Amino acid sequence: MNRESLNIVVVGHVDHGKSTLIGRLLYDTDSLSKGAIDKVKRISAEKGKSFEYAYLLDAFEEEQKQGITIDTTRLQFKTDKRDYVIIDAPGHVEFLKNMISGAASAEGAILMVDAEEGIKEQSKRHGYILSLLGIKKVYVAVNKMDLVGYSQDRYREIERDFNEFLNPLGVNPIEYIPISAYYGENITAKSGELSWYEGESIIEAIDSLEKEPEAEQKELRFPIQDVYKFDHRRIIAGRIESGSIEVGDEITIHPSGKQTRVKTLEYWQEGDRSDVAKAGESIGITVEDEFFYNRGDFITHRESSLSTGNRFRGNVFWLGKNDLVPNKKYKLKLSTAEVECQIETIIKAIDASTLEEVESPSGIKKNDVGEVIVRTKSEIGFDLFNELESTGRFVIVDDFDISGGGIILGQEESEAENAAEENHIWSVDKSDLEKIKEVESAIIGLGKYPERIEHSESVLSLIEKINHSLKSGNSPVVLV
Ligand SMILES: Nc1nc2c(ncn2[C@@H]2O[C@H](COP(=O)(O)OP(=O)(O)OP(=O)(O)O)[C@@H](O)[C@H]2O)c(=O)[nH]1
Ligand SMILES: [Mg+2]
Repeated sequence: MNRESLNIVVVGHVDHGKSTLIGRLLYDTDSLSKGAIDKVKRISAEKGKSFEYAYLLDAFEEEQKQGITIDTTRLQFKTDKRDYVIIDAPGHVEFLKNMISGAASAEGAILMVDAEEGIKEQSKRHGYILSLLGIKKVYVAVNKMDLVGYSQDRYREIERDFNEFLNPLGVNPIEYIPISAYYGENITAKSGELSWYEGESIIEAIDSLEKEPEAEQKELRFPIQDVYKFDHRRIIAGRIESGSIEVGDEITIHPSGKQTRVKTLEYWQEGDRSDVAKAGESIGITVEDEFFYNRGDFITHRESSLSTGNRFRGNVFWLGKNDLVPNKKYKLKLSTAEVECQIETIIKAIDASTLEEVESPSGIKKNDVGEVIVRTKSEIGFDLFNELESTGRFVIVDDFDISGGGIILGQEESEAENAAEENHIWSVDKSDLEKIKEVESAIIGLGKYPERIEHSESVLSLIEKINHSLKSGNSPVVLV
């Protein structure tokens, strides 16, 4: 039988002991080679330090020199119960992006707080990010208990203060675990120094986490990655995000709402032949009716809770150099869809380290969060994050840089005028032939002298006319 595997990320403020905890876990579960241990012994000695567990992870010279983690590292270890991939995230604010990319694939998290230093800026920001990523299985490790004389009062104080911050965000830690990562107290075994603590050690705690129900139990979400022409067949390719799909299934393509049926599941080798495919699999399908499919369209079963529209309310976390501001063009990526978007309204902007609301914000600053209304240029399919996570989150690209990410909280009414705008085309070439073939006529130049072109004209002459119109500044062109 396949062993179960769980991804856990370790986050928290800089120097609070994340890499040390993971080094300890690996060391105490005999997951390290003798060579790796000897090397760390040597480097630690050269630097006049006793054994530095963090060096087991901070692989790069720069990281060791500065005693700081820059990139995320993924390591594996196992317990009797299952396998783990444990992700070491950097704590420095400058590397927040790396922290987020590390945390995005995690199913559970350990949020580290230094008992002596207490809750710091990144402890809070990381807590916020966990809530935005929807990571609900969170343990707080109260580390460096050796530096506060293993004081139960100090532990309680941190638990109380941090809950005050985290609980309103929907982060309710399962347990606060007092530890000393350096001295191995309460990591793989109960600690003598912490006899007042009756809860689980780190290993017992993560072993007691239940895995989420598999994505394949949920509704079908099959975002289209590409459409290939292959000896007269058109193959729709992509990766199934959730649910499963079977030959004969009645499906709907969003946002167009067109319906058809699955004809075949394609396969490369006879041995891969199957009539059903599940979440996580990359597949190609053919369908019974030929429509025009776009990369970024969603395939669902005929009845589905997927929303389609051009406006939604979401929470964003902003990492861009420039503030996130209304009425500027950004690119929104959601699954395989990429579409131009604007922030229509900033409902509120929040300083992620204090939770203070910024009064009448003109934008959202780097490393802060906010609630916004996003408007996309054309309609897209999406889910509400609390219903389906993988299709309820999005990324915002500013000038080719991934600058923010967020989750969808609710759908807003689509703007009627955009229904027409959806069919605007801003330039055309031969690759648009398919799309143009589908339309019945086009109105060119909505300016002073609109001209209607009937589809009976040849497609090429249509393209010519459209392009001529665009060049002469008579855009937009609406296909009807
Ligand atoms: N006394 C004491 N020191 C600790 C403990 N855990 C970690 N340290 C020390 O704290 C320092 C920072 O530890 P790291 O594990 O590098 O911290 P980090 O959270 O990974 O830091 P970044 O990755 O840079 O954010 C190191 O010198 C560790 O030896 C502990 O339980 N007790
Ligand atoms: Mg580190």
